[in-house]
Parts: sequence; structure tokens; C-alpha cells
Amino acid sequence: MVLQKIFRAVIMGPPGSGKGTVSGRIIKTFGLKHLSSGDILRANINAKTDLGLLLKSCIDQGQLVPDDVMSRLILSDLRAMDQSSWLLDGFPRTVSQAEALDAVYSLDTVINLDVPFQTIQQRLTSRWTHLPSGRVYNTDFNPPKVPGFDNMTGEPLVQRDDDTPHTVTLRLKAYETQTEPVLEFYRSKGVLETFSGTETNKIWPHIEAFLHRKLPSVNQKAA
Ligand code: G5P
Ligand code: MG
Repeated sequence: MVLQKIFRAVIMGPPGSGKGTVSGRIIKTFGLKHLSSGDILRANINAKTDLGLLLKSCIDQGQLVPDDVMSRLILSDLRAMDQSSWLLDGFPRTVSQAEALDAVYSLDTVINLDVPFQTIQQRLTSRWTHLPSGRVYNTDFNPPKVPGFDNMTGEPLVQRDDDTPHTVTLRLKAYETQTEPVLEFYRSKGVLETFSGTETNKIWPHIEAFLHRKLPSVNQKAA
């Protein structure tokens, strides 16, 4: 049996930059496990717990969830996948979260999607999400086969409450002030890889080629 190195990666980028879309392609091609902070938060909200109510009020106002709550949720999920290669989407989003992650795991790479803010607003208002899986569609870019329903399960799609133009503007502001400094944190560690563009289909081949170089072929699909 070939011993396989565990591969740990983060995908970053402003709201609507395509983190969920690109993560779906990475998982399909390279077999990493995917953990999305937003999907975890929305699952808690759906469960209507007390914590879910607090989370919903932050998210609907375009604000970040407090660092201690967020780091606790993510790190406990990561502990359950200690032996797997993974891709974290949407975490860390503040320097304090990056430090909490860094204290436990060292990352092989951080993929940064650099998409202009002007491109983003339009995308988010036409996004449809399958909440249980986190699969995303867009009425222009990748419409579902049957409008309003998930391709894989046939279950209904919803529009996220935080995808209104006003809340998207607040989310972009939070990104600028709180998340951009995280890019510098990873740049200084030498693990940041930035991919710039306005179309996911043009950015993706560069990410795919990069990961093929980064992940030895024995690891692929085997994580
Ligand atoms: P989330 O859920 O992490 P965001 O705001 O970071 O939310 P989001 O909105 O999920 O990011 P994305 O995943 O980067 O965006 O993008 P996506 O869903 O793949 O693509 C967006 C849309 O564009 C889709 O409809 C897609 O089909 C379409 N699209 C993709 N590519 C193209 C293209 O090339 N062309 C076109 N036309 N369309 C395209 O976090 C939500 C909230 O949770 C809290 C915060 O409150 C946050 O606001 N939160 C945290 N709080 C604290 N700390 C953390 N770590 C937190 N993580 C989440
Ligand atoms: Mg997402």
C-alpha cells in the first residue's frame, strides 16, 4: 500500500467569487473532503437552535459570526476528519481565525479567487442554492435542468436571505476590512496562490493545473 500524504487546503475570495462552484470541481477532480463554513452555519440555522438564531441575525445583516463561535464549530468538524485530505471554504475569514487554524494544522496551499466586486453583485442576486448539499446554481451561468429544483435530488432550491443587493454590499465591506488582511497572513507564510479573472470557466483550468502539480497523482481521487 502506498502511504498517502494528507493534503490540506483553503479556498478564499470575496462573497460570490465562486468558492462554492470551484470547490465542487476540486472535490470531483481530486477527491478532497469539502467543509464550507457558510453551509455549516445554514445547517445550524435550519435546525432552529438558539445558536442558529444568533447566526441568522449576523448573516442577514451581512456581518461576520463572532470568531470564537466560528472557530469552535469548524475546528470540531475538522477533528472528525483528521485522517482525510480536505478543502476549507469560507474559513478562515479573520486573522484571529487564521491563527486558531494555524495552531492546529499547517496548510499545503491557500487558493485565492480574485474576482472584481463589480462582477459579483449581479451573480448573487440570480443564485439559487440547494441547502442540504450546498450545491449552487445561477439562472444565467449554470441553471438547474428543471428551474427551481436540484439536479441530483430533485429537491427545491432556495434564494439565500443574505443575497439582497443591500446585504451583498455589507458583505463585500466586511470582506475588505476583515478578510483581506488574512491574504497577507498567508502570503507571508508562502502558501498563497492567487487566481484572477471574471469567469469561473476561465479561472478553473489554471487552478486544476496547479493542483495537479501540487497533489502527487497517487493521491488523486483517493483522499
Ligand atoms: P458564505 O456562505 O461563505 P460568501 O459570502 O463567502 O458566503 P458565497 O456567497 O457563498 O460566499 P461563493 O461561494 O464564493 O459565494 O460563490 P458561488 O456560490 O460559487 O458563486 C456565486 C454565484 O455565482 C452562484 O450563483 C454561481 O453559480 C455563480 N457563478 C460562479 N461562477 C460564475 C461565472 O463565471 N459567471 C457567472 N455569471 N456566474 C457565476 O458565508 C455566508 C455568511 O456566513 C457567515 C458570514 O456572515 C457570511 O456573510 N460566515 C462567517 N462568519 C465569520 N467567519 C467565517 N469564517 C464565516 N463563514 C461564513
Ligand atoms: Mg459559498
